[in-house]
This record gives sequence, structure tokens and C-alpha cells, in this order.
Amino acid sequence: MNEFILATANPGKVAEMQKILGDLSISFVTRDDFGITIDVEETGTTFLENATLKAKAICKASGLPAIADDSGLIVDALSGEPGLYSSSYGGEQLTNEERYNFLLKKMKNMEHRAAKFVCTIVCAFPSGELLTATGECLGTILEKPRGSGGFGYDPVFLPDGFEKSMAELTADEKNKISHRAVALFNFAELLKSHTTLKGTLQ
Ligand code: ITT
Repeated sequence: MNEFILATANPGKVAEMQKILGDLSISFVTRDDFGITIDVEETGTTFLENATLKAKAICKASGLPAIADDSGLIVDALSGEPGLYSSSYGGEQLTNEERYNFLLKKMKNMEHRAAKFVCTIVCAFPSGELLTATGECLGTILEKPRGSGGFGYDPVFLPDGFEKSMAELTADEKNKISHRAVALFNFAELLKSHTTLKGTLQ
């Protein structure tokens, strides 16, 4: 079976991608398995550009097709913040908890709390070919954090149609509805019809 490498260094993303891709019968190794420690600078101005930078760099370093994820939280009332800067919002050094509390403080007394998580997946192949897929998960920002699962902003995000925050859902529940799950599912569909891989995936 064709082997891929996950281009992310974020342990929360690694855990979710391992589970979702495993369920989709896609075989992969992680950056840790390969001892890849390079830090790819995210200088792009879109999720697509940043995912492409990460996928290409890790493909080059490993010689394997590399699957990168660039994702973030988009809050309507904050004109799309934290968006592309979700991982460093409020300061590079903040913990996840400090970061979502920074967001909650900014949104204090705001009534309009619609938001969405977005994810762009780019797979870079050694041939230079790229496959891209996207996913979103709509919801609202809670007034107070709830739950301890997931990572990042999960405790303050209430997915539409659910009464539990993203951090109160089980890992399996999150991995069915998240922006990352949708993007990876769309990616798997593309792979199935990819000429060189046709027939190797279920
Ligand atoms: P890599 O670049 O190594 O993949 P990163 O964390 O720096 O890891 P991004 O630049 O794509 O990745 O930043 C995405 C940020 O968006 C992430 O650090 C979280 O703060 C937030 N985020 C993305 N997906 C999330 C999810 O499923 N739950 C909660 N927060 C999420």
C-alpha cells in the first residue's frame, strides 16, 4: 500500500489524523517516525498557501507524499479572527487555555457568537503533484469553557446541532464532524480517483 507522511508537528492534529486516516485505510508515518524536526515557516496569506508550504517541505525532507493540515477558527464578530493566526493568537507563548481565555475576553458581552473551524489539507507528492481538500465545522463560541477533550479552542466551541462543546465530545464523535474529518474524507475521495493510486484504497 502507498505510504504517506503526516506533515504536522501538532500532537492534537497528529492524534486525530491518525484515527481518521486509519479509518479511511490510508497508511502513513509521522514526522517523529522519520525524525524530522524542521520548523516550516508559515509565511502564506491563506490556509491553502500555508498547507502547501508545509506539505512541500516535509515531502522534500522525507521523499514521501506528505499530508499537511492548515486550519483555524474564524469568528464572525471579530472579522474572521483569529483565522490564519489561530495557533499564535494573543501571543506565541500562551498555553491553549490562556489562548481561548484571551478569545473569550475579547468576546465578553458580545451577543453574536457565530464561528467556524476550517481546515485545508494539501498532499504534496515527490512528482510535484498536489492534491487539496477542505472542510468546515459551523458553531458558536461559548461564554465559558466546557470539557477537556480535543485541543486548541475545542472547550469554547459549540458545534451546530450539538449540546456538548467540541471538548466534551468523545474523540470518535469529534472525528466524525470536525473540519479536519470533513477535509480528510474529501481528500480520501480524491485519492481514490487519483490515477497512480487507483485501486490501492478501499
Ligand atoms: P502544524 O503547522 O505543525 O500542523 P499548528 O498548530 O501550528 O501545527 P496551524 O498553523 O494550522 O497548525 O494552526 C492551527 C490552530 O488552529 C491550532 O494550533 C489551534 O489553535 C486551532 N485549531 C485547529 N484545529 C483545531 C481543532 O480541531 N480544535 C481546536 N483548535 C483547533
